[in-house]
Amino acid sequence: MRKYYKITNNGRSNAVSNPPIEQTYSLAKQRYAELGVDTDAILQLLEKIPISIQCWQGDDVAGFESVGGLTDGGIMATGNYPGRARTPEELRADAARAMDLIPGKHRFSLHAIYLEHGGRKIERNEIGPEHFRGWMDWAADQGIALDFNPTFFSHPKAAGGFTLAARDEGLRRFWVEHGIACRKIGEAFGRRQKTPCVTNVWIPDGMKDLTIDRKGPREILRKSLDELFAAPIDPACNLDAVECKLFGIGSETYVVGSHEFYLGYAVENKKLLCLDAGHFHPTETIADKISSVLLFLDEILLHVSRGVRWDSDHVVILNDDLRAIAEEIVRGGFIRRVHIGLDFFDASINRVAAWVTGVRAMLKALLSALLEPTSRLREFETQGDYTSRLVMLEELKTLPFGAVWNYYCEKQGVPVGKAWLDEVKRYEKDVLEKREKQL
Ligand code: RNT
Ligand code: ZN
Repeated sequence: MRKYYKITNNGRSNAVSNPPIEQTYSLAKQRYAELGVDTDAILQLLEKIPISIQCWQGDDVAGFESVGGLTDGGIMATGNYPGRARTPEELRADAARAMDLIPGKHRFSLHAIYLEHGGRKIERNEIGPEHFRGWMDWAADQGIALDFNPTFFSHPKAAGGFTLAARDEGLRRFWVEHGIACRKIGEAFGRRQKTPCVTNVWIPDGMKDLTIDRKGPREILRKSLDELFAAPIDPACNLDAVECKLFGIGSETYVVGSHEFYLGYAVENKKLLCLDAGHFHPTETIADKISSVLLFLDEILLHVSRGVRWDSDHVVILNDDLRAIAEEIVRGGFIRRVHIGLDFFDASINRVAAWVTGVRAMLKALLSALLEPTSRLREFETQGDYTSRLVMLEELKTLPFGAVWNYYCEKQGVPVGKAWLDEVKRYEKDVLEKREKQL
């Protein structure tokens, strides 16, 4: 048991036979079995947990509506790493490349601005499933399902900082119609893919500075949401989610759609609440919110992100916050009630690598949580033996988790360890670098 496996020069993962990944795994399996944990059963479980991968990491939230990139709306992608996807074809190719390096089958989350308009100007309140046929065909081809998001930003009608909470009736109505159009698109996705599309409403509405009327815009938002969600849609096709936020760029003082606002709205109207890891006070984490909100809601959506000092949407990594989220989902028995979506967009590194890193980190966190002997820990806790609880949690950290993860990757036919990066580098050289040169 001295050596694991090596990475060859060409970078492909190369499980050498001394000892092979299987052998290392079987030793790990014994270690976990001693704690009553069945690693084989857990890998079967993990395989069934889809992560909704955000399309917007691939092109810095630019979309294909026009040539301009992300404009106003309280979010910002920073960095200028070459190779951003500029067309639906490029984005699909990049996403497929990323998914080839990620174990398991996942989902893909689109924003309304990723429509294919065939060169015609289509207003946001006029979009329909026909503008997403290319995406639906691609998803069917990949054997994956789609999720959806109306886009209430990067638009002249959002430039004033208000959309669904706008006092101007014309603006407000336009954005309500956009939301209605998007739910129909979600419904079409769901009908075709035979699993519901989660359509998530996030709006940037808020105020930069001292706000006198905090109530008025919230009343307007409530009315707009009621209109937007008025038409009943079969939950087998589409599930509506609403995303809360504490502050944004240009809305530092007041955000209309706050946590309390949307929690109330979701409970009252049976919507999914979307909890984004970057949308609370910087030291506040979403893990502890899950068990509370799921007492009052059937299902929730997560936007797993990594804020550094603010809602910066850094690439998700296997840190304590991520582990805590996964542990809560698993310990609470919430796997079926929590839709796990990712929300980060880093333009300063290779975007395919960003996707792969984030999704693999989320899966590692879930695997690590699933491998926990939770019932034993729970027993310690109920018996008041907090000493054993703490000691065991600490000991679990050095169990051969990596051996189980590597075996899972191998079994799923994706590169083991950092070998996937060599694949991405090759793709960068063959595909991404050429894009810049064509410009
Ligand atoms: C913004 C929200 C929202 C967006 C995406 C692009 O703060 O987190 O979810 O990041 O819709
Ligand atoms: Zn989000």
